Amino acid sequence: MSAEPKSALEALKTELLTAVGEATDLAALEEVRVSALGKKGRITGLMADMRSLSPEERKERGQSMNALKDEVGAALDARKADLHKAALAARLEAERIDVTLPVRPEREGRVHPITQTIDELTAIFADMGFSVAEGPDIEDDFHNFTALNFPPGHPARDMHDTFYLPDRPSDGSRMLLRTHTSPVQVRSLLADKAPIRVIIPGRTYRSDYDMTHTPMFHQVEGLVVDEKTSMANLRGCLIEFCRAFFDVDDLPLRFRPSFFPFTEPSAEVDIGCLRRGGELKIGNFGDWLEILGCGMVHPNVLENCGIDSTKYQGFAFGMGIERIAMLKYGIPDLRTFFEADLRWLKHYGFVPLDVPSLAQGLNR
Ligand code: 2NM
Repeated sequence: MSAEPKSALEALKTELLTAVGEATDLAALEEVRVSALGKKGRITGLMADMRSLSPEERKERGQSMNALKDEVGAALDARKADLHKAALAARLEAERIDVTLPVRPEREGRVHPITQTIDELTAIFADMGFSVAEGPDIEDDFHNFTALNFPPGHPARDMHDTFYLPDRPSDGSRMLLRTHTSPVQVRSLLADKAPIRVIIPGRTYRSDYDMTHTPMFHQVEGLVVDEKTSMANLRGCLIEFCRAFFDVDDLPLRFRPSFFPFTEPSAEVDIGCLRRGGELKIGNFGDWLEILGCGMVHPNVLENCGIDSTKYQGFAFGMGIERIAMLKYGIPDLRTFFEADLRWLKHYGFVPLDVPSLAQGLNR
């Protein structure tokens, strides 16, 4: 009686294990599992006549049934793991990405003109031996004003021009959003001492909003301090920069006397241009356009930063990045820089990875 079902069990086992081995995907394997171990499955079906067996036979059959279940179950699990592995390998192969291929930037986003302009001017100044420094947007009165020789009642310190943070510590000091990048020059002087040759591009903040002013804008300032740094060095440096940036070899520059608290003497610089109708062209055309401010660093600033002003002298300059970007790229409206309009960015933005370098030419 027991020999017969045993060989039937052997046959079923062979059949099921073959089916497991022949299942070529997870869906087929699931079908095999259901047909073997499901409620109406083959193994389950063999249990049906257990009730008609004697207790000894039932025990023996139960054991061999459980062994069969375990063996088929283990085969199913192993096959499932193999099929998972194969499916993953196939997907990895199908979705393979060659990371060494060049990207196709024409399909994707654009570099904002501010970023592009900072990259370009950084390349020019780096070629002249400048390094780049950065500092915090939130500053204290000392770094933003006092160290820079702004007198106590200076209008820039007024609530109406400067964004002060709401906290009012008991000592009367209040933090503020830097109104220029000059506090970073102060930090560089305090940390590195002289000689120094650095540019600082970054965000600046003033409480002002109209056609030509936004409450946040970008500046780049430069600082050179050494034993013999002169106004002639300042002039040569700015001529070199403006001609490289605007890509005009004979671009004329005009230095006009001016005033800044942190420089003495101070000057404003105009570049040559042509105004015709609503158009503006940069070049040697006889007309003038104001572009930046500069001067010899005031001895008080050097002394405030612990530098001997009888041994060292320096020059500094500053300009608005939006302004030079608008001039170079013919962007007519300042406020559009900060509207995050994707159509504008598509039009005025730059293709990524088209990294500016002097070797390739900045103005391809
Ligand atoms: C300007 C114009 C003139 C300037 C001065 C300094 C410092 F820290 F050295 F004193 N940094 N930047 C400066 C001088 C900035 O921007 C129109």
